[in-house]
Amino acid sequence: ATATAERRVPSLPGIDHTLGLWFDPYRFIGSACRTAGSDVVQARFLGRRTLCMTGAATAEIFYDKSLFQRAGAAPEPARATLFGKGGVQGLDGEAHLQRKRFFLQATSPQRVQQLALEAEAQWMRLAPQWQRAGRFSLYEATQHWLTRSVCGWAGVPLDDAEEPVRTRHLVALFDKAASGLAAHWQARRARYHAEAWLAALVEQARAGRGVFREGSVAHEAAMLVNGHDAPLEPRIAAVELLNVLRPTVATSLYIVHSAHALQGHPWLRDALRGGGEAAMHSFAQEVRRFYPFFPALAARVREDFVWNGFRFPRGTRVMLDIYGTNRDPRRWEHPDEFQPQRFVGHAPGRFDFIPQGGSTAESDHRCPGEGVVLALMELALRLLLRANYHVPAQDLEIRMDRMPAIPASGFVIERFTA
Ligand code: MYR
Repeated sequence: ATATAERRVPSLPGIDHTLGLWFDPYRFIGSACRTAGSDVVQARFLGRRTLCMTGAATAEIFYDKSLFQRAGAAPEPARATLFGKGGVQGLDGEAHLQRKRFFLQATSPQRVQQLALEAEAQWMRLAPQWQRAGRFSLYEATQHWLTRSVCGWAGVPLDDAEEPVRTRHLVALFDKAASGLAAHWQARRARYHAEAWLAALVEQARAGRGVFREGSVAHEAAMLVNGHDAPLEPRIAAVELLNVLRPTVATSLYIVHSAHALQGHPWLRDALRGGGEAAMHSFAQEVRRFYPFFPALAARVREDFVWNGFRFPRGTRVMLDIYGTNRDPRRWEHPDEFQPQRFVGHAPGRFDFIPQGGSTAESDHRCPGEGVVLALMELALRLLLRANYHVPAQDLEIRMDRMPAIPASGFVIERFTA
């Protein structure tokens, strides 16, 4: 029993809030909670009651496995595009921890180091092309760079002729999923093609045709088993391999954000050049805190419970606000200012800084790829600081009504020399 009296979760005014979320996906929950003066508010999305939560205290309960489950939490449109069906994000309990081991192994510090080496080599290979191009979108260029790098590192065969279409499909999974109806169907088709591509390779690998390098991440994905030690359905093995490839390519978003931050704070260039790896790391952390990437996480209430006087009825969907938690003024001073120094000598907590989820990757659903993202961001930053390039006039406003949110131009640069 709790001493706190039960109180009503404030309901947002209106009948349905889908459009509000649609037009301001990153700030919707945070603004609603601030207006209501509550960490938890009740909304309705596509007719379904959803408890929306913001801040470190709610992030902490969100990761309590006795309170929430992931099965049946993510909306179908997200599973049909971004995540895939049958993958690690929707698993609970022992099944989740077992599947998670593959991802923890794939993202070990040694593997991350190998990926960074591969990525640096690929940058050098592509640089002459960017130099010749005269003018290009940094978003697109980094997508091709990262697809080549992650496939080379993971042991997925990718020849030059097929690279553009594979990149297009991987990018569509995160870039087109929530950008309007026509784009959403493109993302669904892209998932179909990407899964078919990798499921066929998984079957060939299992038949011993050596398509995936021995000891590679792709080979480990092909050998994944279910709870009864039987091989995973090839399509689900493909979903899990995509869960390694897709988010790595989505790091292109944070690289555009990094270039955007450099452009807006040119004086940071000297600090970064002189500050070594610690300065690069603080900058990358601040980019992940400040810029919109993934808006919110979803879970379902396992059994009725009361927290802080608020009743959470069994089966209700909850959404945890990522963007607002990373800018919560109760935790962050001047949250809306870009200040990499805030991370110097201050390791963030497990629940107040959650760009890729909270708690720990080992025990919970937190993304295991933060090491990958940081290594690639810091590498790109080092290479961009070393390069010469010019940023022509363009609208560099981060489009907050777009998911994912980046400048509409994709950050065009010109006169690039490595
Ligand atoms: C990942 O690939 O797992 C991480 C990349 C996420 C960044 C993209 C954010 C856009 C979210 C789209 C949601 C789709 C819902 C229909």
